[in-house]
Amino acid sequence: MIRFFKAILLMLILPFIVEGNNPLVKHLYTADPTARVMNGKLYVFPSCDIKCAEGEGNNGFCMPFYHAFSSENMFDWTDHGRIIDQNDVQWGKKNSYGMWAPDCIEKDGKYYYYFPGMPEDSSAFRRIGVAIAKSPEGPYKLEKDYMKGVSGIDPNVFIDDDGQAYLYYGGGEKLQVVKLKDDMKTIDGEVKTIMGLPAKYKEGPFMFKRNGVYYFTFPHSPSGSEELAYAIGTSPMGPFEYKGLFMQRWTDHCWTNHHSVVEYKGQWIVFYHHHDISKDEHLRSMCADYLNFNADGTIQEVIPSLRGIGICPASNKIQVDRYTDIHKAQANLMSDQEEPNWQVDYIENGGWVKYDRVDFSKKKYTKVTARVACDAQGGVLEIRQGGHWGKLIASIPVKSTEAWNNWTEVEAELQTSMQGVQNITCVFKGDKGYLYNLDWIQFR
Ligand code: FUB
Repeated sequence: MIRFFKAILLMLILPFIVEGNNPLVKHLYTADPTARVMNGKLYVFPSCDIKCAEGEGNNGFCMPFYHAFSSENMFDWTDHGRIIDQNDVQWGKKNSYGMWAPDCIEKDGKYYYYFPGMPEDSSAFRRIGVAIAKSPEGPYKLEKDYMKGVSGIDPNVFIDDDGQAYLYYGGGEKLQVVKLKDDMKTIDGEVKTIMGLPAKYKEGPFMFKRNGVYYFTFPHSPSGSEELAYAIGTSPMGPFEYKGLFMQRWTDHCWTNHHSVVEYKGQWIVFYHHHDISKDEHLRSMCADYLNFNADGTIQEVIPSLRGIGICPASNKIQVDRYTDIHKAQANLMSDQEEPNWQVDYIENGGWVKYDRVDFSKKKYTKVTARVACDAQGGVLEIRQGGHWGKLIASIPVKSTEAWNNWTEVEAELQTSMQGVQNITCVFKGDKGYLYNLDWIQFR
């Protein structure tokens, strides 16, 4: 009995570990991710979407609490659990489900969490609250009242090299900026409108600095869904010169996108959201991809990927359906799963699925296992190094399992010894029609 209670206690205390690839988190809907490097780790502070009950939330969004996530390798993510709940906010309207896009930043060893919430006093659509902690994952102590002198959504705080902090916020035709006092919760001076930005709806401002240039980035919606755009300047308050888009708008009915940009271990990354799991624009899932700059400092366009960021250990169940590239096959969500899980299906002879950055350096691998299902005559699953023309690593025969969802594990010896970090490709061989379905592969 004591053991049982101990196990329950551990489940409550121990953080929940999730695996990379896009979307990053599958056990919760997460949106508006703000990523920060804190104590050498990469933290992400997203908002959380839940399904709205009749009459709840605003604009179709129901957002009751915040979680914090962290990773050291950009692939394994720890969910530190709920850090703030809507009904803990003293100035907030109870059960208003309006905890929209947050931010968190460190100053002098303290962590300041900024969030928009619906005020009990009905003085604005959203006010901005602050909570303070000694560690990025909390516990956070909520300030009793909202910040005076600002009202709006999507707070973002930037601290310049001279220690001056700036609060950016807003949604609508205008985005705003104001200096913060040293206490990080009182505004200092007048709120200004950011100048030099294109017309039409904007929100989710995110400021970062690189090589002395201030990058003011924002989701923009001239029409249809949001695209990620940016402007650059020589001062945190602008004016800025509009430079265009770095992520195109969604074309599949997810109206919002909301992002942050961070440099971690020498690589720039953009965190953003889409509705990959739910296909419902109010139940979003955060994603991440590498971001690159041109020699002149302009940002290269980011094409959202399923593979995402980080390096996958070869000993993991490698979810090749989160591919880098695919040919003559598809990736679809499996039905009847408790947690979202995809499969590679509609596989044709000559098709392939490429998965980048697999780490073979930790062990000597001699075998590979694949989870497959097949309601046809089967075929061969080849695993190759690099692209589909690459050196053969293993060749696994696949036979019928008599149903497309009757899964079995098949294995083969490695024909090539694998070292370091490698891209791999699963190449599908067989006769006519669809050959088999593939869930994951794992090196042993
Ligand atoms: O998540 C709710 C709101 O939608 C955010 O505050 C906006 O940026 C948009 O993502």
